[in-house]
Amino acid sequence: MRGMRPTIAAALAGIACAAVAVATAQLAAAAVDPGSAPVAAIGAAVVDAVPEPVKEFAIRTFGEYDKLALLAGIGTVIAALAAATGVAARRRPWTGYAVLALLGGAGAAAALARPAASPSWALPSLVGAACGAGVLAMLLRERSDGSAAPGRAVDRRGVLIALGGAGLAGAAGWRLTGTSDLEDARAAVDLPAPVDVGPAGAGLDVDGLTPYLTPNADFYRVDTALVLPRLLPEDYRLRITGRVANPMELSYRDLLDRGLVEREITISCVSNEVGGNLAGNARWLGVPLAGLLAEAGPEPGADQVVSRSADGWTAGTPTAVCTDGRDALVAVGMNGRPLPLEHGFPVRMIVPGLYGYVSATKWLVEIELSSFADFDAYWVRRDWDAQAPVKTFSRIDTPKPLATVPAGPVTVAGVAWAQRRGIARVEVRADGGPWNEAELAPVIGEDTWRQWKWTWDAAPGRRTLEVRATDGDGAVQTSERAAPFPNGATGWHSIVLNAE
Ligand SMILES: Nc1nc2c(c(=O)[nH]1)N[C@H]1C(S)=C(S)[C@@H](COP(=O)(O)O)O[C@H]1N2
Ligand SMILES: [Mo]
Repeated sequence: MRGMRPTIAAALAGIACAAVAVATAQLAAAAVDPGSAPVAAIGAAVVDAVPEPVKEFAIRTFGEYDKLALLAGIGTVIAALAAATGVAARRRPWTGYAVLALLGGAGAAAALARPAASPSWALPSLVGAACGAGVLAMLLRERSDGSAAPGRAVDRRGVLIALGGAGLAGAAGWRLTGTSDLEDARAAVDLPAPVDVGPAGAGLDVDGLTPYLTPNADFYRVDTALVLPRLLPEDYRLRITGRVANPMELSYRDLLDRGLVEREITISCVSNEVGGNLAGNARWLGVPLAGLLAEAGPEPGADQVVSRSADGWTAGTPTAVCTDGRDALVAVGMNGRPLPLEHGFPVRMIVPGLYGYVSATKWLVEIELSSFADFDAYWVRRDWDAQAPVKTFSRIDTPKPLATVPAGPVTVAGVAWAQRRGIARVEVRADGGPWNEAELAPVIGEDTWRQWKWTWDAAPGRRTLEVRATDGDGAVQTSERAAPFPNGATGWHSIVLNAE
């Protein structure tokens, strides 16, 4: 580093201080809670604060990697700020301490503002800022060589050592705040056999068609959690609170011992665009929610079931929907396995017929009876509709958009859903011509999606295919295009492709 220009050395010194601060904070967070780490806490604050269009853009652009993109973005901003601060601090060291104090304060404030926070959540950011300041003092020294060069000397060897140390501390911190103990706890769960098993659906066998049951590893994931909530089955408690005659508290064991039912249910996200894949179908194992509510005894007027996650996220579901006979579940299993960590381990809610944001709370810890007049859940506060039944949807899975297919018979296939109403018919048309009835997979009920297929006699050229479904009530899916906000997208899925 000898020949390096002083400015670059100072910028690197700034980055080294920031790296030490972030890494030691991460290490400290392992002793407090992974969610208290400053990057996680600031990220969570950003997630809660960003306006709807930005969030939709992020989900569209980064998809399942939106969380990674956010963390990378925060890292880039911190690195840039640290480099600039390093350069400034060579002349005015106080700027370095000021920025560290500011970032430490911001991290601590963001951590304390998390719904699940305790006062100790401020510590990691403060520890990090203090360590960063200590390293800054060591890296920027008064000139002892009597030279008249402006600014302080940067201890270049020290920068390398600090970067190395930050790497080690950071690696240890990431490991300790990781999820291996949760994975172990999940692997140790022995789910009882269901006392009541619902019918099993069947699929069509077409290449490129979404399978009838979605494997857990392929199931879409949507949530606001940058850090997975840590709930160990042995400590788990589900509280039923609010406007009920008999408040209840159940352990994980209590839930497993209540007699579990297994049901195939398709869930879907309100953010799903026309043609999108934010939906999945699984066999859910769980306790019927209606039975739990009957025991708790909702008071008259308690028309909203507010479900709350360990990290403070909330969904509001109509009490009437939870008790109208549909298979609303407090779920513990997914496709024969305990819930995966990303899908709510150890306990989540599943309610057929409603979008996930008003029903499918993961990492569930509380069910509070309230009213729609008295409480707005997480996304309702951000102007999404409080009532959000799933809209009829159909999608072409194969061929893919812009594919080139051989002219002649081509199998066109996809899925359609309209939970609670069911899918009665799917129709496909080419180039705006007459609608053709697709063949449907066998049906077990109204709450799962249905695969469909149709054999198209493709004439050569650039062609357009469109699909529409009719639900069990006889309503044809609307062609009118609407964006997901505020209650779900509508419109027919169409693809353009080439036949030759
Ligand atoms: N705790 C928590 N639960 C949540 C969410 C969330 O952000 N936090 N998102 C909901 C949304 S918007 C959807 S669509 C479903 C998605 O469930 P999945 O990730 O298992 O597919 O979870 C719901 N449950
Ligand atoms: Mo969602």
